[in-house]
Amino acid sequence: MATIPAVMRAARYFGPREFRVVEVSRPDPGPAESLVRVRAAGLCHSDLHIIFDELGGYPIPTPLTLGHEIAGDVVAVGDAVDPSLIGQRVAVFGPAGCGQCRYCREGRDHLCIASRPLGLARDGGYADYVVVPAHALVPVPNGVSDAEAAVATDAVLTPFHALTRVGQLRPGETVAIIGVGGLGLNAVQIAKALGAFVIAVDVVPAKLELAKQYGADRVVDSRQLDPAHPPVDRPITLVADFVGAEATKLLAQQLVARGGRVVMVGLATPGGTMLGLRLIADEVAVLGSFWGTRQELATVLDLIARGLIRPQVETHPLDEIGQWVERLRAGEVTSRVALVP
Ligand code: FEH
Ligand code: ZN
Repeated sequence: MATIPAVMRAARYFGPREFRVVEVSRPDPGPAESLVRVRAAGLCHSDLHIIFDELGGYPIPTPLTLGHEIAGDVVAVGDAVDPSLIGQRVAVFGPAGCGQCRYCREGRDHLCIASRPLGLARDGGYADYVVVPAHALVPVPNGVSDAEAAVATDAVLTPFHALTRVGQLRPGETVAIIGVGGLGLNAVQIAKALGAFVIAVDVVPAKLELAKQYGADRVVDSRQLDPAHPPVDRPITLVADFVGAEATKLLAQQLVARGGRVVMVGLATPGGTMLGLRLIADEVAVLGSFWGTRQELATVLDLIARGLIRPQVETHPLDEIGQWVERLRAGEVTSRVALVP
């Protein structure tokens, strides 16, 4: 790999609140791995939870290059990998399942017990290059940009999985999406594409305006919302919380109709209050949803290529990642930011 630089930039986490771009040796792929030239890597709230030590003690190895929402080009492969992959545009399936465990074999590779997700347990994509297990590479269809492919791997995949596989969304039902930021805005589009009546809930007017532009049938500022008097005269049978704060977890359990489903996705708080009597007496299902499967990522990329989902993404240079972390944390980002090395 003589033509590939031996050193590269990487935005690394060294411990709570210690995150900066440094120069490191460029890694080489192992026998079953590939080396990907990163073209875009999406900035996720989960990265903020890592940087600001808000994952409830989840162990993060240090130093660690963050970035789990990656797209790029294969520039080299290990000895056990098909060399025809070199030159392919790829999206990276972040959980990178092992393919052998019970979960991987039953098609739930995002729950793989041997998983070492990129940007969480192994170096991720906020860098010029990243090593990726060859089986975690998903081809990017024509008509999908690098930035769209990057955000597809989490900001689109996660809401798609939450609404379809976990939430079992049915055409014609009424769905409330709480939090219409990077993931929630895609959830609005996915729910509309699947035939739902969609209520977007947030506290930021600019985000609610965007949700309306992306097809929401109703937009509601949750500060003016009385759960005892839902905003529509039809049962809200599916509620997805993409924030995960104490207030939104409670609101989700209050808004959902008798016999409905609540899907919890956002990680703003590790805990949360359960309205036990309400959930039991009204037989409400509360479900957790994490990321998505490799197969679903291929489906999501196809939906984007066909124009059925238009991910909202803006690109900025990797070297500016520090300021975009602060702006995302301050709530000043309305779309998804992807960093470009
Ligand atoms: C990624 C890495 C770590 C924790 C949570 C996540 C989610 O953003 C995946 O959807
Ligand atoms: Zn596995």
